[in-house]
Amino acid sequence: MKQVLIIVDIQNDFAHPAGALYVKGGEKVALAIEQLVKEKVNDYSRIIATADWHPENHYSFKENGGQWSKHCVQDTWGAGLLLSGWTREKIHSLIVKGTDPDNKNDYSGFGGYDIQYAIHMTLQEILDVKENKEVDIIGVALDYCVKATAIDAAKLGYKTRVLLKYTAAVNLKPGDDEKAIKEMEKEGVEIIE
Ligand code: VGL
Ligand code: ZN
Repeated sequence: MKQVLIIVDIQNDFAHPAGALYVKGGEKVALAIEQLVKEKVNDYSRIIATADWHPENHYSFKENGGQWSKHCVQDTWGAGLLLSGWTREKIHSLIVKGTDPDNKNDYSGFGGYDIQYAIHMTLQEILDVKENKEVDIIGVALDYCVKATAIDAAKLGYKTRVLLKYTAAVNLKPGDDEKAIKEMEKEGVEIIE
C-alpha cells in the first residue's frame, strides 16, 4: 500500500470522556485506531497525526466570542494525544493546526504545519515530497475536522478515503454526520463503511 494514514485530532479534549469537547464514542475510536495501527503499520507508507493546537486567545472559544468551550490549548493535557506510546512512536509527522488566533478557517489539517520543523512544512508539502497520492483519513470529529481535511485532500487531487469505522461525529444537530458524508462524497471522497 502506498497510502498515507492521517489520524485527525485524537486528543484528550475530543476523545477522553473528561475532555472539554468530548465527542461521544471518542475513546472507543481511539482504541480502534490503536488496533488499526498495530495491524497496518507496515502497509501504510506513512502515518501522520493532526492536532488542534490553539493559543489561549483563539477566536473559536466562547470567552473570545466563538462557538466552542475552551479546548486543545497548546501544551495542556487536553491537547495531548489519547494514543499509547507505542502508537505515537509510529507517527512520522504531527501536524498542528488552529495556531493562529484569528484564522476562522482552520478545521483542516491542510491549514497546519509539522511541529517538528521550524521551517513549517505543510501537510501538502510532506505528502508531495514523499510522492504520496493516496490518503486514508480517520479520527474526530467527522462533521468538522475530518470532513474539512478530507475535502481539502480531494480538492488537492489526492485519492481520498474516510474509514467511517474509525471516526465519531459531534452531531450538534442530529444528522450532521450524514450531511458531512454527503458533502464529502460530493467532493469525490470515498466513504468506507
Ligand atoms: C474540532 C471543534 C473545534 C475538530 C476542532 O477537531 O473536529 N472541532 N475544534
Ligand atoms: Zn478547535
